[in-house]
Amino acid sequence: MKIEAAELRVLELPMRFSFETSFGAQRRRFVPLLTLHADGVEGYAEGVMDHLPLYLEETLPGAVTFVREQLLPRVLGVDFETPEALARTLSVYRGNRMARAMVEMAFWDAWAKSLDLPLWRLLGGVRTLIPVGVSIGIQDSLEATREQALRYAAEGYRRVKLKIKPGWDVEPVRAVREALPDIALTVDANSAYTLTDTGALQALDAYHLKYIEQPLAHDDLTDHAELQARLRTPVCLDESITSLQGARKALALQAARVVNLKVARVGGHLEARRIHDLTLAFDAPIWCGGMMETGVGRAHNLHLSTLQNYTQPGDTASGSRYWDKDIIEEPLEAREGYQTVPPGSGIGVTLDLAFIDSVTRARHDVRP
Ligand code: OSB
Ligand code: MG
Repeated sequence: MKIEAAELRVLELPMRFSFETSFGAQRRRFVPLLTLHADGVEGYAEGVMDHLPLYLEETLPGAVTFVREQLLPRVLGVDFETPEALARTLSVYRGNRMARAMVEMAFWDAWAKSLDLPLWRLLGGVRTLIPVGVSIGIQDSLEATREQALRYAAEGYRRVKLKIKPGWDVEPVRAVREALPDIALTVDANSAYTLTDTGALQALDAYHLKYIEQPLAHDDLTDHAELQARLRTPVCLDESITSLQGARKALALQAARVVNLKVARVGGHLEARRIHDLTLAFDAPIWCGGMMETGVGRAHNLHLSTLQNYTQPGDTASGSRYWDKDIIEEPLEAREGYQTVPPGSGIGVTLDLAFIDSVTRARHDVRP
């Protein structure tokens, strides 16, 4: 399939709430949106990097330049037989996996459309109902945290995750655990702790959490292994897992027992599927995290979540939780805590171009 042209936009979307993590608060997203044109079909993907390198190292300005000036010129006008062939071309570059993922994922969408199949069937998925949870940001009060958890549990979400940081951990966990004794509960620290905080993390062992997500540094497996040996609660890695080889080392070292496997963080669906297969071999359950995606990224996440080992509820909550208006026409809404994988070929979504035009802050058309 020959990629004939590409369009890279940067959208600015206001969020319905301010989302606070250990690294900062966010009230809007700048979304790089890529469209590839090939053989009469279009493939879509979005980038999940932010302006500032707070979650991982990639930045939005760097990614837009890299995609526009390097990745797209390398693939435009080229006839790729499979997504594997395209991914090989992108793999000469180090890192920059969120940027590479944009091109790889958009190609998968177009390729699936050219075969007139839903993406999940090409990826080898085994289910189309996806259990989902919700990620609750750091709140101003324990009361607000408890209220949010109760509201989302009442909506049917199958797992509640609380963002934590030093000084905001045991108390919100206790507040929610008291209000919801049986809910599947987890926490996510986004790398805010070090091994000297082991005591604070051990205190969480009393609240039967499903896992503690990314407590320590994004680039440190050794300390995570040390911490896991001292905790009853499983450690789940997010930021630390960016490649198949990194995932192998993490699991072999027992740095984690659970993996949050995000396709956009690891460079695309192929690398995600390799990591998925590896986690099966290690008997480590996985789930699909989110990066506050629009409907385009959310649809990709849902298709990937159909793979066998995605057994734990992910962060692919209802689009309407994040946006007054999404950039796609199909609603991606959870019902009773389950999302349905969008039917139709490719990722199964239609862009709302009039709305997209109204929120486009930059646009680059790239041709061979
Ligand atoms: O660590 O999973 C994370 C959002 C932005 C960046 C990192 C993370 C998150 C979330 C929210 O936890 C997931 C979502 O609702 O999309
Ligand atoms: Mg996380």
